[in-house]
Amino acid sequence: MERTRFSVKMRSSLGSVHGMGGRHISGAERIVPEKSLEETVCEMLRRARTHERGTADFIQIKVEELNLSKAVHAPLLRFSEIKSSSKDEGRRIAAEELEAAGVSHKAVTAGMSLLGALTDSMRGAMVLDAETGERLDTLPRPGTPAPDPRRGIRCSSMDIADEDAYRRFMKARGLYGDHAREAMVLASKVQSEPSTVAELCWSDDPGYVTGYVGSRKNGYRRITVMKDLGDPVGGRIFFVRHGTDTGKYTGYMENTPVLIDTPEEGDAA
Ligand code: PML
Repeated sequence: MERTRFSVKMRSSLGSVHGMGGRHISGAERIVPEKSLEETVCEMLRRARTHERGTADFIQIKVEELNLSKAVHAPLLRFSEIKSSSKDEGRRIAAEELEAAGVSHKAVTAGMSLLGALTDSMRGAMVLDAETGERLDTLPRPGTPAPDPRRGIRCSSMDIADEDAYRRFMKARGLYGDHAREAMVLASKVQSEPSTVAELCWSDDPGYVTGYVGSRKNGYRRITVMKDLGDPVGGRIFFVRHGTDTGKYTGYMENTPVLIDTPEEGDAA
């Protein structure tokens, strides 16, 4: 493998003032070889301008060369799918999956009502104590700016290590498109941090009703319907072990580059 790659990060919004405030439209990120850099930047620009959540009028694209010796490797989560036919059924299944992964009933109830009560999508994820259900990302931390409850923490700086192996893996499972790719990569990074117990997510794209529960124990459990068609509000929750140092946890999620290794065909995933 090459010694460096390029991190490309995009965030876009509508109606903001120099990127502050406004409505989140789309975010994306990749870690790509130099030969794919230009194409990746153009693709992100196109995505922000043609997104079904709206046409972004603020787009920030950041490109940074990364030394791959600093990147951590983590395995892609095992994939499985559960079919649901309504929002209520999907969320009930997700609640069962979270408990099966080790999140307490109290924390599952707290998480479901927090995510279900959002009126607009967040840029990042909420972090909840998997035992007590307390929301941790909004607690003040000494030496850091006051937390913004609409932002949460972002899981950032991750991509697939070997693009060809990943394409073969996804094709064998009939999975195509950006949603599944980005969600599986992100979910795999989230589970590579040992304090994570499980993750809950459903999409904020109005036309995409799918979500998932991720955990090291049960892998990536895709749930086909978790919200009503047309609903533009979605989000994520990271459930973490009681006593997790949220400063260190946030640092890993936001800054440590992670490359996700795809299992070879014939492996268990
Ligand atoms: C999938 O497995 O199809 C992805 C589900 C979650 C998508 C989250 C998002 O892209 O907004």
